[in-house]
Amino acid sequence: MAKIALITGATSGIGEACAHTFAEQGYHLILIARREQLLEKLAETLKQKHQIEVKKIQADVRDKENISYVLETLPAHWKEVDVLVNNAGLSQGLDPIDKGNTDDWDTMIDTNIKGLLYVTKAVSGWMVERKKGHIVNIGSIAGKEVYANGNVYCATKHAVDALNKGMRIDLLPHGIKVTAINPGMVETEFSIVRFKGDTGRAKKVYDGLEPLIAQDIADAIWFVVSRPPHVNINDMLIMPTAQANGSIVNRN
Ligand code: NDP
Ligand code: 8X3
Repeated sequence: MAKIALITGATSGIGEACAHTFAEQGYHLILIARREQLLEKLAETLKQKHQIEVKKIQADVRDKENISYVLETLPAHWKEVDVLVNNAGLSQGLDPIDKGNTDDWDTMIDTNIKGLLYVTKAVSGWMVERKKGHIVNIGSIAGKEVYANGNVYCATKHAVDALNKGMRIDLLPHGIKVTAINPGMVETEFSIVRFKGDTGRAKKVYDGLEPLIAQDIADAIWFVVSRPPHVNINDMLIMPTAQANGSIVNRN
């Protein structure tokens, strides 16, 4: 039986690159995201190209009842998840705390923290039963440092950092690996989402420097997942060469 990877936020960017990478390695995939047509197209492409099985779950990770229900009602063989990539996440807005939009705050907290928890609750339970598995949490440089106007987004990624450490402790007796992958600037739909469709402003984020691409992160994830059974990489911080930290970049 081929291994199974469950990837949240699979319709774009890092999650989509992970779907391709794990498919190339022969994994069957459970893919979660909200945009149904993108999910459908990706699943068909991967099935045809790699002769794997793909289970699409069109769902919003913030919807606690629904996400718990769709995961718990999966057929038993789909619950034998070897790798969970907790990737669905977003930033909305980049404003000082007094000017922040409280709906944006809710969206970030509900997606990046609570959504990650709802998925983890179900999948870690299956892993505990099987006494094996690997959870990869996508954090950020924003979970290691705070940059100007990043306030709430940075807080959500600091929470992911803490949860990664907590999961590592709690799941240790069950032999389950837990890894945080913390990227710096990766050119995906991230900035377009942060700036609510303003592609011009999004493009400026990467002006004059070479950002990471989604595949760079998928390659790092595959590296940590493919280590031998006795090796766990707890935490990996991956930056573009042109980015020193959360705030300092070298532009041409
Ligand atoms: P993208 O915007 O390209 O991808 C985000 C993915 O998350 C999409 O597939 C989106 O799918 C999905 N998603 C968002 N909200 C939800 C939701 N409520 N329920 C289900 N799926 C959801 O961005 P990235 O690939 O860059 O982001 C992936 C992760 O990487 C995020 O956690 C982000 O914080 C993190 N990250 C990104 C960095 C960057 O510079 N790009 C750097 C560091 C970390 P859909 O809209 O179809 O639901
Ligand atoms: C996304 C990268 O630099 O905007 O987590 O925090 S950054």
